[in-house]
Amino acid sequence: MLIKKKKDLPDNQVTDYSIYQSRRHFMKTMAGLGLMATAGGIIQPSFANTSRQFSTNEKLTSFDDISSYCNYYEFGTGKSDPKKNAHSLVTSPWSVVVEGECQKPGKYNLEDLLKPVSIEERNYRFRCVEGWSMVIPWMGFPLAELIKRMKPTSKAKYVYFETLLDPQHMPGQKTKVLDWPYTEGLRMDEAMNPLTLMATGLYGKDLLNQNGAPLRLVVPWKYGFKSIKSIAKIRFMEHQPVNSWQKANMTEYGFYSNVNPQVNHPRWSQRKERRIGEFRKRKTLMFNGYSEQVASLYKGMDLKKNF
Ligand SMILES: Nc1nc2c(c(=O)[nH]1)N[C@H]1C(S)=C(S)[C@@H](COP(=O)(O)O)O[C@H]1N2
Ligand SMILES: [Mo]
Repeated sequence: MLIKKKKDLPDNQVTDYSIYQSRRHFMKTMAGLGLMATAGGIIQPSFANTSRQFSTNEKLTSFDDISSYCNYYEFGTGKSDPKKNAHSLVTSPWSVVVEGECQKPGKYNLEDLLKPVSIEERNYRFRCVEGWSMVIPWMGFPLAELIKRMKPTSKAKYVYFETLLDPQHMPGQKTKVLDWPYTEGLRMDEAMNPLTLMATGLYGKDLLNQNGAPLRLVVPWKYGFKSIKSIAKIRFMEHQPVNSWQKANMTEYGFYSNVNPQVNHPRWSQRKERRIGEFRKRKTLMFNGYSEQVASLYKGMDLKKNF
């Protein structure tokens, strides 16, 4: 399926990583001069402003690494399994059920969910609990935009997400490695934070299945497992939901899962990380480097208890 948005780029401009990088360099230079233009024509000023406000300018991980080294247990537990197996996922047609504490529940076609949004590009650090990290140029829109349209009631304190349940096309769901469907949750203020994205693509193209097509969450200050893929259900809840990894192992995984070099996973230190494509490890940053934007959400909380 192809979600065509005005800010998407023609395939031939982005298939090659080096061309993508040089286009970005060109755009940054133009933006620096106050000119908002690309080879293809005029782009919206908001596009450049948003990417500057939220994006890191660290070196991007290659498209090849992002689409080859994946975690998607519905398609196997190995890092290279999703790329091999995820072709069987059917992403068109796609619908998302919205339910719970909101005034606009229903079953929405993906096209209807995306019609009113404008897709932005943001380069986010992405840190897995297993100790590796990437920098990914996501395409997406703030989750807050979707939440506002659904008009949550005053009882809605949390947002819960579910991945599609379809064992026929997701062979991992025939095994018991996790309790299916994969589930995740955010506190309402985390969900409304402008950093939290609903992603539809990366590197200017629609998401590949292994990266969570057609719609996934991206929460850059939290460990990667919070960024649930191929979302089929959103539920507004009064009480804190339990996510798949908590269900699997309550002592190893918490609800918050904020990137925190001070709190180790029982089997791994979280002080350092290996950026995919690099050899020497880096020091992991509190909130994955997004303290300025999110530390206030956790004021007064003991983050060693609320891990
Ligand atoms: N449905 C679903 N979503 C998921 C996972 C999964 O197994 N199933 N893995 C999570 C984990 S552990 C990580 S690190 C990220 C990986 O995203 P990527 O493969 O696009 O890099 O997806 C998260 N979302
Ligand atoms: Mo992960």
